[in-house]
Amino acid sequence: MRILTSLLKNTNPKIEYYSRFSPSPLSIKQFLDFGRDNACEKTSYMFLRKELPVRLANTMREVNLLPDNLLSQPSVRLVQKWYMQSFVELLDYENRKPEDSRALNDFLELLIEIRNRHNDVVPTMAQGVIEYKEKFGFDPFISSNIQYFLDRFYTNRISFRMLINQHTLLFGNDTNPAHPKHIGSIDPTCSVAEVVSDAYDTAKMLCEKYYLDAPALKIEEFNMKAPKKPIQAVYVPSHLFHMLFELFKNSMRATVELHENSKEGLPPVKAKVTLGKEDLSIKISDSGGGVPLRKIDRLFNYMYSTAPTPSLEPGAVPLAGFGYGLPISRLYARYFQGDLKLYSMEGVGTDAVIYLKALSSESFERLPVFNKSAWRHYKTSPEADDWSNPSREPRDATPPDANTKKSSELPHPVGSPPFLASL
Ligand code: P4A
Repeated sequence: MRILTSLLKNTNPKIEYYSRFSPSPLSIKQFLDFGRDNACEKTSYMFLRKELPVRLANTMREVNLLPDNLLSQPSVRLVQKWYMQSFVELLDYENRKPEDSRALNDFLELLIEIRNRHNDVVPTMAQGVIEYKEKFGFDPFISSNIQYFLDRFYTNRISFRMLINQHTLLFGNDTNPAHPKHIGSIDPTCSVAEVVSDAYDTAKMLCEKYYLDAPALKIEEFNMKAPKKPIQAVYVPSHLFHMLFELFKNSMRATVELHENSKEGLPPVKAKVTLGKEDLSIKISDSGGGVPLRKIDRLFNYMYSTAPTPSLEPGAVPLAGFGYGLPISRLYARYFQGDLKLYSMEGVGTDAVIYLKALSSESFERLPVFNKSAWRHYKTSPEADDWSNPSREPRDATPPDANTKKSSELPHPVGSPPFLASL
């Protein structure tokens, strides 16, 4: 315990030091160009030994701004411990020269260890949210805090793993024999329709196991740039698969549950892949009955959609709905400047659209930065609702007084933190 406290004390200035740097976002094109022409391990090492601590420190500072009741949950503490340990281990390389080939090898092994240590961050944080909800209930203010935090925290994690994967795949000895053309985790000629159909096949297997039937798939392509040519992207196929798999699970679940007992059988799920000048878009459409607009935001809400894992029959697999599938899929899309949107028409069905940048030179990492404006998100209360509500209860109709400041103009409830004085 003494060791841990002294470790924390000695490390805090380092966290503060590294968190003052903003992360350096890279574009897919930069990842590709670097990995292509005789990629240099020393250059990558020099970049990562600074950039990884910067990204870790930025996110660690933000964890500390979570409400105490959440921060004190054992699962959140555990995640904090993992981040601290990885941060400390990376600091060993601050003074190890890239000419030292032992340093390069040790660093590569450390990255693999760190990646494994952080494997369960998402379910462990989800557990923390469950623990909080069980003790304190659902609170809209906390929920919006958690939403803001987890979006940034998981984006940071996606980016962290992207950097680690590029380094270990490019310079580790286990080069990917199945995909010799890939540059690390990037496929420079990723056939989008193939990933669509792989994700469909995987979701279909789950769906058949669970419901004994699954809707068919119809794929259509529209290539504005080169009509009749299959659409290719410069992209991370595993990210694309993750998003599509999630959308197919949702579409299949909605389709089967609505049409289970109908004589006409299941209406197919349709996928449309299009390429324009700016956007590469993928639409997954189903006739699963849709979701009312009022409930759409809930599908992306971490606190709302976190429930204890339901007990299933042994061997059964949940098809969808027990986790963070949609919000994290949207983070994958946004990570390289795209987006994921749901357009639902209640009574009919849902269109889900993944937007990607058509040009790899425009797909820069979209990264959270720990600064004053982020800090403000945690420390100020949200505006009181200033739109009408249908309730007929009497309300406090005190007119705004010129002398009373709105909550957003009041000084911060806690003094401005000294570390931000210079920002
Ligand atoms: N209708 N439409 C969708 C769902 C329903 C839907 C649904 C009942 C709701 C929750 C869920 C899975 C499906 C869809 C496609 C989507 C998203 C929702 O991409 O047909 O699990 C959380």
